[in-house]
Amino acid sequence: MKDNNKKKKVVITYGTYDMLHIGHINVLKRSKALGDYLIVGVTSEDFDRSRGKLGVFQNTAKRVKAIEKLGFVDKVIVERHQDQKAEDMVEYDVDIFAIGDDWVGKFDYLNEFTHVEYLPRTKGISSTELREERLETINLGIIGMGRDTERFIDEVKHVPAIQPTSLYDNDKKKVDKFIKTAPFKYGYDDFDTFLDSSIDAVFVDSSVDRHYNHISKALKAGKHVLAENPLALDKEEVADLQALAKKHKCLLLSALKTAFLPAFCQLLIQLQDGVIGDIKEVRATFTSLYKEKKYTEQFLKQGATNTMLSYPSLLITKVLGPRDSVTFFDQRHYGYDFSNRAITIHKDQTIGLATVATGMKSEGDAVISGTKGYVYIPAPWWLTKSFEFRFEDPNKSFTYNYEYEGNGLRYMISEFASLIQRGKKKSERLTPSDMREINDLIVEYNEQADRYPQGTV
Ligand code: C2G
Repeated sequence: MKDNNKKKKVVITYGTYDMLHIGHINVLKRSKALGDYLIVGVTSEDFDRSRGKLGVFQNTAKRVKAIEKLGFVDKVIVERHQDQKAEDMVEYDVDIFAIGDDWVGKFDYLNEFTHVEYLPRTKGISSTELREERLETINLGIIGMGRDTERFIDEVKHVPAIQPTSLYDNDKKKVDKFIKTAPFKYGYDDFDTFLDSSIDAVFVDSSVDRHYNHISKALKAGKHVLAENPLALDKEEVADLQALAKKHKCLLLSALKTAFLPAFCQLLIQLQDGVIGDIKEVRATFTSLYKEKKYTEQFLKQGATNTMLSYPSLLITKVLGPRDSVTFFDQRHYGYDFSNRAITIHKDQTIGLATVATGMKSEGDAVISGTKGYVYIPAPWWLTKSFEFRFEDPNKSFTYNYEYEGNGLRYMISEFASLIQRGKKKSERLTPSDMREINDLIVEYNEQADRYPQGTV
């Protein structure tokens, strides 16, 4: 007699399944053949970024749909973090964990929970190759050799979708120097000729007083723009840039690398769970003695607010939302602010405290305080790698640790590239209203302090 109560043999497998291809389908069919019930875990975008898989073309919803449409998968789940596999094995009472043999040995630790089976990988096909074949490479022009440009050039190498081709600086000597060392084919000291060269997008790292001019011209020429903050030094100009981006169907993104770091994105997701109760206050400090790092007096004259306030303001804006009011407490040296504190009041009387300085050194940490506990992000919090949830009872504290590759810029560059390739005009991680909020805070300080920074590029 047939035993109807016999437990179904449950098989589970995981993957990104970007641009679903025959290699994926083969491994899924082989997995199904191992048992009676197949569960497929599809990676979330943040999980892929946290494991260094950048440049995935399709979002999670699209990839989940493609797996569901196959018709032979019994259940599709989303894989959000690295410990989830072991948790799933227990939750779904899994008999076999199957995965392609490009992973041989890597998942042996799961034998503690289930039986691990490595299946033959299909030769000659991969999502990476499909992306390279089907998606155009983005030719990038770089404007100005500013504070972050050299680091940017080092990191862009890790984002195959983008190729830096042209360089502009109004100092011909600088152009001649960098054209020899960097991966550029063309160098220009004339801006209009530079814009006419065959580029699809630009990275703007000129001095802050030139940003508006450079960004607006690039947008009018139909180029996507990634630009250092502030985007402009006047509120109308910022609104104008966002309108220009819309009109010319271009992406305009502030180059705030922190917004795209895997740990920072995870922190924002964790906070939504309400673990620390209602959030009442966010404080963040960012100081750097640029003079000791051999930055020029000209650079310092841009002031601490212009060069640094965007970062604490990003954390405060992302957690507390738009502000109702702001008060500044600056300290100045020959007219420029070597330190500043912006105290902002947000919805429900929540408070943001941002401290920035170029002429004073302090602990660069951040604290998000709630009614049940707080999150501590150690210095340098803007290069977020870990954060700790702390409570009245210290035994309840727990820490999240994340690693990221390189100096962190590649996550921002890959977001920029992937949005362009997908035809998207805004990022969820740094929305146009986030950008306006952050930019306007700087503008308000400059207006109140009656200063207008001067640059050179
Ligand atoms: N695969 C295959 N043949 C190919 C390409 C991929 O058999 N030519 C298999 C992989 O070995 C994997 C599955 O298809 O079992 C999904 O591959 P990816 O989408 O590349 O996902 P991957 O990065 O391998 O993620 O938690 C996620 C997992 O660790 C695997």
